[in-house]
Amino acid sequence: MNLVSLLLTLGLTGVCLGYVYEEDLLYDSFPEGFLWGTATAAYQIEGGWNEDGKGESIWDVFTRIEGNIIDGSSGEVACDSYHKYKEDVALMKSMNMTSYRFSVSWSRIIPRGVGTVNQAGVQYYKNLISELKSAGIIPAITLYHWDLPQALQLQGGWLNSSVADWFEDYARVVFAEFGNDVKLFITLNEPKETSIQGHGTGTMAPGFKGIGDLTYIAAHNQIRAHARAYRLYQAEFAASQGGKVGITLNTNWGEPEEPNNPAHQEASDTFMQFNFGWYGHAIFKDGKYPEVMRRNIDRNSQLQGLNISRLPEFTPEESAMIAGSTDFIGLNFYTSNIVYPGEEDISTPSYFTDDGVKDYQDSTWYGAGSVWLKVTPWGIRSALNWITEEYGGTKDIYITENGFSDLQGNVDDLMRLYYYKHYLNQVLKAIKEDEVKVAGYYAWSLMDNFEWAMGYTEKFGLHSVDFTSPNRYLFTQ
Ligand code: GOI
Repeated sequence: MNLVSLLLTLGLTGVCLGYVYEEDLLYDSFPEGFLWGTATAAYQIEGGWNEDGKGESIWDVFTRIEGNIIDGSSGEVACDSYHKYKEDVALMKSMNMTSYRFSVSWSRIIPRGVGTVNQAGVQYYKNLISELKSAGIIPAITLYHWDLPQALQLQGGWLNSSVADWFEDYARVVFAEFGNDVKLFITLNEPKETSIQGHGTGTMAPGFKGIGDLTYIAAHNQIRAHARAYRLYQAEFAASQGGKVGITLNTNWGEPEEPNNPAHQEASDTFMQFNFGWYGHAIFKDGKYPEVMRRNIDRNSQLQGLNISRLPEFTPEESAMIAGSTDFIGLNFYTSNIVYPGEEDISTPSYFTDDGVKDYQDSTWYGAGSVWLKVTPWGIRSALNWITEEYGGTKDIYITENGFSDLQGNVDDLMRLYYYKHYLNQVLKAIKEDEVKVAGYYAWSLMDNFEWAMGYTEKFGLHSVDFTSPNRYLFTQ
């Protein structure tokens, strides 16, 4: 091959540093029965924050504190879905969606987190579910999308090991009240974010800063709580209701900077273990943390002069309960990083340096309205393959979130079209060419909503919402 044809070949196939920017689209169809949906979360859309007996959640409290939310806003009204859920369902129907993933607000149905059930709150979700049923849309319930009852936070929240009991009791109410009509349950949404941002960086509720220790404790209790809810369903509900219970984990894909260099391949795997395996290894495999986390964090803790590891250990009974505690794998996927092995400064204990891996996002990648969200369609296929290889490929994977933000909210959103087109084609390739078992796909989100610390500035909606209008004017084009 001479130089000219080599350059031509590289140019025509768009190969660059291992990731491919231009690829032929695969023209094929998704499997029969594949679920197509949009996803939302209670605090981000419902509003009605204190209506009909709802108790306060940690986000009601967190948003009141000056400086926590970039535009000073909150989810007090949000999309007003507490009153406008019928309009939400009509939008889904008009899009021919076959499923809807929404979350239940724990403090709406159990205002103090444990104890008395608020029937008005339960009724709201029953109304929503029956509206979905009439529209032929399959509901998928997330039990926890970050809005812990404040009453439980006052007792330590996710840092109190009793949270596993509290969560099991809450799950019993959810399964008993909604389980006749709902056959898909997701225990926790992105527990990693509760651990890292809620208890590590303090950028999300409850706003704690303990990235070297509290982060790992919160994660530990979340894994215990998840498994308790899963085992409860198996023991008391599975036989009569026949539903499925899983968990949704989020990860970026960690692309090795030098794909053929074994040290970079190992860095990529370590990145995936710290981001996905942290929860995935214990729950989908053997009830323990990934070996590389155990090794690194034990070693770093010792070097930092601590006499016990910052990474807690499960008891043998807990490990047995946690191992295999899922019917499916939920994946929230948005973007990727380039990773390489690098010396970390471990003078201060931190989750961010425990991995011993450095990462960055390439400056040439298209960007969304969120600074962290770069457009890397190839990453979703790689992540799906990594998960399939790592956990044996026996469980169905649901992509429970994938989506794109902009800052304008204009309906002629060319970049969003590009994003969905190419990510979906990579999912199709994973299914057809790599035999990955993907059973459904939920776009984030049905409509623009309260984007946590970014308030209403970042718009992820397939529908644009005018939050200044009292009747939530929706641009649906
Ligand atoms: C979902 O999480 C979520 O489930 C939905 O509720 C949500 O609406 C949807 O995504 C859309 O966001 C530059 C430490 C700026 C602190 C770089 C490290 C800010 C903060 C890189 C690393 C970004 C989607 C954190 C998954 C967490 C946002 C994962 C998307 C904040 C950053 C950071 C950065 C950092 N990610 N999350 N962040």
